[in-house]
Amino acid sequence: MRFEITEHPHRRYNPLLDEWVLVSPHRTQRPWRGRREGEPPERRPRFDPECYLCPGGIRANGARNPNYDSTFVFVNDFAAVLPQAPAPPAAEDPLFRLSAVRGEARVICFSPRHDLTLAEMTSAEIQIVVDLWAQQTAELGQRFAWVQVFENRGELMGASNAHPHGQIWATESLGSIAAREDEQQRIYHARYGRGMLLDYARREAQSSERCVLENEHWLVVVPYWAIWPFETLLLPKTAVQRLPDLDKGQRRSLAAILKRLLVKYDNLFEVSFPYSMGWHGAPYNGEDNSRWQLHAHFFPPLLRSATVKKFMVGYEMLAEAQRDITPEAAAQRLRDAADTHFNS
Ligand code: H2U
Ligand code: ZN
Repeated sequence: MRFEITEHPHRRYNPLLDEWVLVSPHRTQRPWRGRREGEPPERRPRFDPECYLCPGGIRANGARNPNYDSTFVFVNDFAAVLPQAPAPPAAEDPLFRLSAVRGEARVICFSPRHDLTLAEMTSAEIQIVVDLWAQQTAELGQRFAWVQVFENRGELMGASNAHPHGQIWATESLGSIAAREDEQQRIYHARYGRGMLLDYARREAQSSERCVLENEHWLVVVPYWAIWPFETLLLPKTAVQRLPDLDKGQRRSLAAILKRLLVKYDNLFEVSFPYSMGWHGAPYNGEDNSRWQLHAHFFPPLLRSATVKKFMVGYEMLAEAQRDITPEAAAQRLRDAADTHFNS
């Protein structure tokens, strides 16, 4: 039998994380009688007086939000990391290691409108969010080595509130995934003298098999090593280390491509598409970070419809990640998704 990548099981290597993913394309036809996620919620009001993220809303700690008319940032009232946390005693035991963590967690509201999502905001409004991400990254980068900007969108991804918002957790040290990306890019750069993701973007743009969208400065691909069914990687086409380094033109075209991507995501199953997304940029560690390339990951959990998600269980928990639909087929589905939002 001759190997067919669209049919036969194989493993693909993720050079960013130094791990493998099992691809089983022949499995997409299996029947599903398992869990279906709830139907999408009904339309929300523009303003919800009970919402703790709306302008004028009362937060859990009793503070009242200002009547903001664009974006709004505040320190997370239930922050996972704290700037002044006491350091634990040194622990040398290899089986019971412990380390200090200091940081700051913030919440960012993308819009005063309770009923919108980034996908339904205009590209000009998204650009304001891009500027805010960049400004926050620069500010927190003065005190912390890693600034993690992210968004959990939708109940399925654990968002606690439908109001359009994201989070930023900044820490003195790099999280495990950030550290692995840092190391992998370092190794690639030492070996080939070029940035891994810059090389990768060039190669993907040439073949276009896994490309979903492209504009002047940016490329969206379903990465060769994607784990989630419709996972994407958003990459600059030229060397950029961090969000604050983006110039005006790059920010404008970033907002435009984000808008197009999020509209396609929503149109795929005609549902406000759940995902976790986040930015990875060079750490603020005082080193020469020329190996680092800025990028964003989108990890959406849906698999076959608005109600059937991919479960990372069994083999995935015990051996390695696995996917059914190939990244090439997923890219095709996303390319085919309409460019006008189904709600408009
Ligand atoms: P998520 O929806 O991704 O969970 O983000 C919402 C964050 O908002 C969450 O981390 C914070 C929660 O701690 N929060 C406040 O800081 N104040 C509140 O009054 C409620 C929620
Ligand atoms: Zn709200």
